[in-house]
Amino acid sequence: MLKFIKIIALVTTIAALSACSKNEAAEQKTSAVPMEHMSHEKAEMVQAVGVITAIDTKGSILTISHEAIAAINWPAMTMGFKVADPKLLNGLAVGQKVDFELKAEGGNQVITNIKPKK
Ligand SMILES: [Cu+2]
Repeated sequence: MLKFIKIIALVTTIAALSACSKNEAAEQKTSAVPMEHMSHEKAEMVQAVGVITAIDTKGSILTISHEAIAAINWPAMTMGFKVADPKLLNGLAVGQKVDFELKAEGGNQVITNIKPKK
C-alpha cells in the first residue's frame, strides 16, 4: 500500500513538473512579442534609423518613428527616447530623417548619438 502511494506521488510530481515546463514555454512565447524590448536591460549600442515626429527640449525627449532594428529584434514603431545629452537636440527638426545610436540605461533606451541622415 505504501508503495502504491509513493507511485501516485511520483506520478503527480511528474505531471506537475511537465505542466510547469509547458507554462514556461508558453511564457517565453509571449515575451518574444515586440513590446518586450521596452524593458530590455542588456547594455548594447545599437544603430537605428528613423524620422523625428516630436522634440521635447524641456524633457530632452525625442519622439522618433523608427525603422525595424534587427540587432535587438525591434519592429518599426513610433516612440519617445531620452537623449543622453540635451546638446544632441541642437540642429534637429521635426520631419527630419536621422541616424541614431541607442544605449540601454536602467532598462530605458537612451540616444547617445544622433545626426541627420544624408
Ligand atoms: Cu521601439
